[in-house]
Amino acid sequence: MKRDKSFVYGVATAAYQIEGAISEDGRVPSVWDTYCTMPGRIYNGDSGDIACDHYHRYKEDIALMAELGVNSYRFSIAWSRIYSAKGVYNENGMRFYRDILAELKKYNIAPSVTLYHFDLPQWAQDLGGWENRECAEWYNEYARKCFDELGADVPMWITHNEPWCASFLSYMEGTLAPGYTNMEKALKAAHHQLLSHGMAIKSFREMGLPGQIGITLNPAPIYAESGSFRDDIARTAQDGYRNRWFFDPLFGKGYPRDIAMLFAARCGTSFDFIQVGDSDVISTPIDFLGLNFYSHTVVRYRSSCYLLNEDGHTDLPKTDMGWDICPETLVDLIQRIRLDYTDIPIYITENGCALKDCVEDGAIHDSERADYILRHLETIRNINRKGLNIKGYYCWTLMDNFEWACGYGKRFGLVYVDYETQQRIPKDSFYAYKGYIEKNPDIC
Ligand code: IFM
Repeated sequence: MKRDKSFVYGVATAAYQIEGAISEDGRVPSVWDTYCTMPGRIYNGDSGDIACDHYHRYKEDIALMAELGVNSYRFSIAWSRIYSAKGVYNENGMRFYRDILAELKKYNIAPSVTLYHFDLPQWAQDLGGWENRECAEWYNEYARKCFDELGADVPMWITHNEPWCASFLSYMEGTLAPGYTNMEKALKAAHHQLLSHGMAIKSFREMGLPGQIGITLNPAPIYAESGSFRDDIARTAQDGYRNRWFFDPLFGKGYPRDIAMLFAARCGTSFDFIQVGDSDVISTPIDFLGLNFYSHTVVRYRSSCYLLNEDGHTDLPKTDMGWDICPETLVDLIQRIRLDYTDIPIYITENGCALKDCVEDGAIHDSERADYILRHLETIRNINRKGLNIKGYYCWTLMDNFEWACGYGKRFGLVYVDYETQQRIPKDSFYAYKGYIEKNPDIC
């Protein structure tokens, strides 16, 4: 596989996790504003009302990116700033993103813009949300507006962030907004998100925009806890649920029948929301694939579990989220994608870890995070030595922020945020990543 040598080093964020300013310049509530008001949903009763106040401090934050030495910044647009109701465009909301692009330009940092990162406008949820097929049309209208207004200045677009989370975790496992626990709702949400992705890709091509466009998934390499037949069934089910349900339709194979049968057996869906022609739309070719990689998943069989599997045991060191630290498993994931799906360029659009920081005399020591990041970068270097074409790496995340249901209780940032004062303090990992970028302008 041929690869040009330039490598993208970036940091990633998402609108609701950092912006705050939830009622300014015509922004209307998203499902996350609503979810945060529901008792018991978010750790400590936290919300994104203020978050990192990035809406007012974006210049300071972009200056930090420049100091870090990244050449790209991945951020998301809040749909609820851009459309205040169905069909009602809000130019004041768009202005904020224009300002961000202008600021990035000053430092020669390339924007990578995600259109959807979990924050459906509440008005769309009130009309049925992603369960409603029309939501794909509303999304496409929003995407076209963003392409039209910002397209000349954006080299890289991402339609959706982690549709597995935005459908199954949000509509079936109930751990993200809107917090439902219904498999059929989740299947509809996943399908309509994938459909909206394909529609936006078609719009992008029709509009003849200069940049590139793709989608970000968060697959995990799945391993069985043992070599038994039953643990392999568990692995197959988890792989279908987490990975193949998204990869297969996006890369032209249609939904995987084995896991479809398990879903149907569990929730009795008739799949009548999948229409003839949808798979062609969903598999419209993309320019690159984004992958958010944090860990692997190890499972074992349990017949009483909804999808026949539960988390297995490992002795590996874990992050503050309880996720195994296992950079080398990224190699398996990339090899599998190359074999089974595609040879288009891959970007690691998120990677990082929540860990407890050690605050000492105004400095933040987080050697474990630095180690985590550098080990993943070295793994990517090894993957590229095999010719597998990873084009870029975005660290999650620039600064500590609102970690969804974990509120402000988990810190993933390269920069520490004192939420009382909004002071930003670069951590040791910030300097470790900066040093790596300086020493390795090309990663292999
Ligand atoms: O904070 C999230 C992000 O919004 C999506 N990917 C995973 C991150 C860490 O949990």
